[in-house]
Amino acid sequence: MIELKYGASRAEPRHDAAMQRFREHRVGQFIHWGLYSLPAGRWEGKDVEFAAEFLPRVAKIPQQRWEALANDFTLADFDPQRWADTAVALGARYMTITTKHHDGFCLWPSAHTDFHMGNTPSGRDVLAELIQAYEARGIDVNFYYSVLDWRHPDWRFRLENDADNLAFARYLDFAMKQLEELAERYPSVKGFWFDGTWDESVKANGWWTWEVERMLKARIPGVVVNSRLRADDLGARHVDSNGLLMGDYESGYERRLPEPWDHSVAARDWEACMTIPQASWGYHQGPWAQSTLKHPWDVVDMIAHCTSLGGNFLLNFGPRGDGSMAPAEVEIATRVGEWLAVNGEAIYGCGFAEGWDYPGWGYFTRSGSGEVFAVVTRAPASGRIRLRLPAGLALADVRLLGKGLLGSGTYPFKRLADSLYEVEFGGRQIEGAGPLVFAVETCALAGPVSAKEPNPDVLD
Ligand code: JFZ
Repeated sequence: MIELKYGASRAEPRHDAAMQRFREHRVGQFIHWGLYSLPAGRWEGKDVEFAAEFLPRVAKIPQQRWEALANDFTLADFDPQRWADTAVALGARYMTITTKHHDGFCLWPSAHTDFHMGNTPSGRDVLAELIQAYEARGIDVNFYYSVLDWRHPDWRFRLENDADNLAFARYLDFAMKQLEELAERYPSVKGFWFDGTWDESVKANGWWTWEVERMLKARIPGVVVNSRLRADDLGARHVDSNGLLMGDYESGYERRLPEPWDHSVAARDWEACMTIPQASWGYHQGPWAQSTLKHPWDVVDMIAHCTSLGGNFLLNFGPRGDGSMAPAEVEIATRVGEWLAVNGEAIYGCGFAEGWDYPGWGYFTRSGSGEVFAVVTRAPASGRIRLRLPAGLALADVRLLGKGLLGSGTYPFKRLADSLYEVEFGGRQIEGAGPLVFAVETCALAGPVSAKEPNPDVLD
């Protein structure tokens, strides 16, 4: 063990009520909204085929012209109730919004900069309005905050001399004050999602990331902080130099998920975030993004995939510059939410099903009370799935969730070998219902367990 002052604060996952609540959410709504939502990936008539929130950098837009977008951020069609309705339609249990992205624009009226929503034509406090609308629907609100800041004069990517050190110390002080301000203005916030911490300057100041986590936890009891904030004394990120997770959950899965058979990730709390188009977080109006939107069942597959390995899934939305939600994203949210309304039993509060190997046709999940679910996201053409039960168990019942649709919820199955069963569902898929979910009930295996063929080449 290396002696660290700013390493992990614990070796085990948190088990307090606030953390348990976050863990059970499983489905969240990410929101990227800022000045970049206005040009939406298009500048001077040309589509810029890159993430919309990177437009000022990719298109090398002069700072003054970027800042002038604030005059057009009129929120003509912004209604926080409609955003919250979309989260409800999706079945999201929490929402995480960009309070400040890399361009430095703040969605709240910060006392520490002029570059904020309070200085746009409407002057509305959108964070307060959103918190009110979401919390009224029982949905937790978390804040995304980019430490990286392209606009602040004291931001540094690297620290090459004393002047850089001094400037960056001022920057860290500024960012700390903004975070204190957020915690003070919006004390019901449930978590912070930090980003833009990968540069050498931040890695050389692990103490500051430790201090931010400590400050937030002192001010907001139960607050949940992601690992992307953190660097330790030696500049190790997410996981400290002793291999322990910093922050409360791992937030490194971004537009990718762990391998579905990699059970090792289930030992930690984690969250994956995902775009609806291939690769833009902010709203991008061009075909480059709009022709790549995910199918709702792709999203359902990812939700089940994350749940099966004990992780949350944060699906990103990019509202448009006028404040309206993109209709295509609302449509996807609605389809996913309809599936969750029928099958959410297999997702919310569920996690890794110990002893149930990755089945290939989908995922196994297990509820807090021990009920096991088979989520069939890749239904085999044979119309059959095999269930390999943990040793010593026998199959007692296979019941389709949403049984009202079929008349009877129980499906026939046959035993192929000890603990190996086959369920035939072919021809019984429900048009438009999406992936089927079966609740799998087991009991102790009766009779002697037959000896296995000794074959060292067969991995079982
Ligand atoms: C960052 C941002 O740059 C991006 O705009 C968006 O906000 C996203 C959620 O976070 O992008 C990243 C951050 C980390 C990785 C990739 C993209 N990563 O660790 O692979």
